[in-house]
Formats: sequence, C-alpha cells, structure tokens
Amino acid sequence: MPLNSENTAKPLNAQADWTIDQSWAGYSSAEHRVWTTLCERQTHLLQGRACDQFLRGLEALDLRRAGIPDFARVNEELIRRTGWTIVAVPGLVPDAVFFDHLANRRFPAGQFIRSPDQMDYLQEPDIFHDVFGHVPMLTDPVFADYMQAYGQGGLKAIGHGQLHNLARLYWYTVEFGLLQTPQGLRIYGAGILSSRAESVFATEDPSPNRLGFDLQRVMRTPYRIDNFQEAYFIVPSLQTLQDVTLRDFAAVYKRLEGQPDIPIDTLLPGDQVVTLGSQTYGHRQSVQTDRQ
Ligand code: HBI
Ligand code: FE
Repeated sequence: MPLNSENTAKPLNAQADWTIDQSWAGYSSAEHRVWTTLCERQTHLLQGRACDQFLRGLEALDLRRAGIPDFARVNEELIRRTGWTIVAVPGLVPDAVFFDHLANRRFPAGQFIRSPDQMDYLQEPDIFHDVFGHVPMLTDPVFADYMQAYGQGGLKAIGHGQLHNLARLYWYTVEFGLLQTPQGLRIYGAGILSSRAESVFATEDPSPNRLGFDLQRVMRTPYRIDNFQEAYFIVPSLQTLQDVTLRDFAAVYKRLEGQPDIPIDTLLPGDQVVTLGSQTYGHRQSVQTDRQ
C-alpha cells in the first residue's frame, strides 16, 4: 500500500528493523470476529474473481480458520513453500525498511486490525489487507521471486532517486494488478483482493480502462490512493512480472526522463486496450493522486 511512510517515528516497542511481536494472545474476541467476518465475506466474493494462485494460497495457509491468524503458525507452511515469512510491524514503515524486508523474503504485516466501523475501507494497511490480501500470493514461487526482486530493486531505486517509479510499479501490480487467464480476467493485486467493493469494480465495472501491462507505461501513470483506480493493468502471466525484474532498470529510468506523466483517464496510441472504460465513475470523483 504505497503511502507516505517517511514521516512516521519508530515506535518505542519496535526493533531496529521496525518489527514488533504480533502478541497473538492479546487480540480480543471482537478483533478476531472482525477478521472472521471480513475473511468469510471476501473469500465468498472472490470465487470466480481471484486468480487460482491466490485461492490455492488461501487454502494452503488455512487463513479461513476462525480468527486472526497466528504468524508463527502460518510461517511454518509459508517458509516451507517459498522461504517467505510474515513479520509484524506497527503500520507503514520507511521505504528503505520495507524494501529491505522484501529483499530478504520477509513480508511486513500490520499487527493491528481495523475497527468494526471501518469494515469497508481504511487508508493504512491493517493485518487483513496485508495478510489476507498479500500473503496468499507469496505461496506462488513465481510471485514470491518477483516480490523479493522488487525489494532488491527498491533498495537500488532509492539510491537513484527513482522511488516514485517503483512505487507505481508496485501499485499497478502487487496492489491493483489483474491477470489474464483462459477463464477471463482474475485479480492478483492485494488492494483489490482485500476490498469488497473494488473486487467487483475492478473486474466488472464498465468505468475503468483495462490495459495490457507495459513497464514504462505503468511508470508514467499516477495512481489514486483514496479511491478505485480508473486504469488497471493486465499481465498475461505472473511470469511476466518476474521477467520485468530482469530488465535493466537504469536504462528504463533513462528513457523515462523528460516523459510527462499520463493522466489516469487518458489513453495513448500505443496502449493495448483490453476494455475501453466509460470513465463515468472517475469523472464523478475528485480524488487525490500520487502526482498530477
Ligand atoms: N510499509 N508496512 C508497510 N507496508 C507497505 O505496503 C509499505 C510500507 N512502506 C512503504 C511502502 N509500502 C510504499 O512506499 C512502497 O511503494 C515502497
Ligand atoms: Fe498493500
């Protein structure tokens, strides 16, 4: 969830790498109930909408078990499959900390869960967004490799002042990515998978453009951090993501220099338009974007 994470001070109870104990025994029954409600609702809604890799991961990690998952239990299975573990953090952590965790196959998950009156949306990633939305995909070896390579790329990007480009790549794949399958479009992005309304909007609404993934195009496209996207990018396979990380990003950044951002509702002649959006939803909203 790429948000502004640089001005948060490290909480006293956090380690140098911003990790904290999950303190699973400390969750209240009300907090466990929030997880179970969200998990059952979303699992039902995602049948026929989420990609197979996600649904298989959800089952493999037994995340539908009632209540907030204990990371120690989930990690036994997760590390066996792809070497990843979940680590608990208080919330957003600084970019360099975040990338370092990913580069070492540690997924930083918010330890807190939203309150019952935030069931449909909250700005900061909580344990439901992070563990239900992101973690099942980490059981897929190809996606697991992509996420680690993304972390390694992020650490390099910081050095080149290219973080905003990488944040867009993260946003339009890891958070809001769609996958082309023989059965049709399926969701793999955590921001959609953990959102009841956007799971439907992203796959069925006539408003957004749905475009073929292109690395430079994505890096020139701002994103919305407080509303549905008006452009989604589709990869033909998860292997496409892994292939992207083999690219020479320095050459990509060089070609991007001087190229203006592309407003969210705009199409370029070279776009592979899978579905042409009506933009009715987007034009009704005045929303904040990462950059106009
Ligand atoms: N911290 N815990 C956490 N989760 C994120 O998704 C996250 C973060 N810090 C920074 C960040 N995401 C984004 O800026 C990434 O694009 C780097
Ligand atoms: Fe996220």
